[in-house]
Amino acid sequence: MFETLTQKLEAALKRLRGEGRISEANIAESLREVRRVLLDADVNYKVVKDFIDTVQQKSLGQEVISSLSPGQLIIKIIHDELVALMGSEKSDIALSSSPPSVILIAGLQGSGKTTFSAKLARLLKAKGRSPLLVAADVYRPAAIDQLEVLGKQIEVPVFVNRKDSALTIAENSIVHARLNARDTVIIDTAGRLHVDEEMMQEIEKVKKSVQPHEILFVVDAMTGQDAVNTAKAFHDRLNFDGVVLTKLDGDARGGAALSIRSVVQKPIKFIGTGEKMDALEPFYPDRMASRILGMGDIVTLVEKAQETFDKEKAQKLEQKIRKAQFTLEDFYDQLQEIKKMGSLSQMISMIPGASRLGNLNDVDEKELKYVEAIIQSMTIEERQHPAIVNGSRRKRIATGSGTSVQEVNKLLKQFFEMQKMMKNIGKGKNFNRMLTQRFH
Ligand SMILES: Nc1nc2c(ncn2[C@@H]2O[C@H](COP(=O)(O)OP(=O)(O)OP(=O)(O)O)[C@@H](O)[C@H]2O)c(=O)[nH]1
Ligand SMILES: [Mg+2]
Repeated sequence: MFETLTQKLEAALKRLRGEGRISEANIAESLREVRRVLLDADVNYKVVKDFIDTVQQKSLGQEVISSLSPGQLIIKIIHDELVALMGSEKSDIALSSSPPSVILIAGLQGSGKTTFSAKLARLLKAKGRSPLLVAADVYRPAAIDQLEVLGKQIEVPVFVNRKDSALTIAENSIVHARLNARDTVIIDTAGRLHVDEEMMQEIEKVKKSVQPHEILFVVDAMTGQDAVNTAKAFHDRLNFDGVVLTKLDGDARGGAALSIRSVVQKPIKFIGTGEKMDALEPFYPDRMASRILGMGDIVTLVEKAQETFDKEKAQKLEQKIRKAQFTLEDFYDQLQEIKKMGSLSQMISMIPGASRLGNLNDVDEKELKYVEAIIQSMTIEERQHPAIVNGSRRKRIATGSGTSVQEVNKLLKQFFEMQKMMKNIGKGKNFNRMLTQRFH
């Protein structure tokens, strides 16, 4: 799967893999190369542009970890961005709590809808469900035969009616499922072009009438950019819930897999990797990114190093707390972590023990800005020894930070309380009680 893409990416990043120093020019050159590789793989040009921009930005803001080379860090960033591009998390299909769940399958001719319908039925059956396959492709008698053959093979019943319209078949199949205790209805439809107005109206009618819990768009990964364009056109009409990429066992270039999610904003849910009934996999963005990028060794290495780095930082902070050396400067550093992480609750969770402080949502972000400004207006000495901050210093700090003396007082009071609390934590006193107290 995606061998060519993987090989080329590896070549593009080769010079970054090596040890030694890496210059900005070097990074830029490698990223230019990555851009070319992605475009060659038929990834949507806008997706490529955003991707490279993000990687570049994140590379610059990267924290230096001594045990890693910048190149390794960039490879990890690229990996993470590939994951993000494909949706970060695995998406399941929606199943209704009151049966039957209805799944409607749509797509171009020959994309693999009938094969996928049967594969999905097999998978759901293995999970203990009772699927019913529905042959709603009324235009080719052979299509109905095909589904019947597959149904027999996987021992799943197939709802067939060789006289009615696709709409009537779909409607009747649900009644049939109810009467026969089938909890999941999979409707296989005829292939259609998005420009075929009559056919598009047909599937819209089916959708409107049977109200599927899940509409899956099946697309041949070999078709690259075309896959993305048709996905968009189908999505405009059907607002489908997810994508099934088929024929990934062939020499698909990767463009569809990497672009589709950001173009239609719907996740890839399954991939087809062969003609056989068991050649179906749920789609895991992280696994796919690792397959595409290769270099799993580096990604793991960087993850481990980053973990250790964070742990070391946390340990240092903890030691300070235990020795009661926590200063306003440390407090300020912690505030900077907030900003880096983007969210206050995430940051607070980084303070050892703070996760048990309870509901943190009502901590005021604006107030934190004041706190930051106040600390910024202090000298280093004042930050390290807040006890020296007397009346005239408080006035100066208030003016410098555009706050009031009362606000400076409040912060110092809070800080001294916090320091006291930390001293007690350090001595192991009333640990639990301390942790359930609020900062404010
Ligand atoms: N290699 C490979 N072949 C596949 C895969 N999925 C489907 N096929 C093959 O692709 C061809 C078309 O598959 P179908 O399932 O009939 O496609 P369809 O979308 O139902 O086609 P129409 O009903 O004619 O629109 C068949 O020969 C399948 O065996 C896959 O993941 N890998
Ligand atoms: Mg078919």
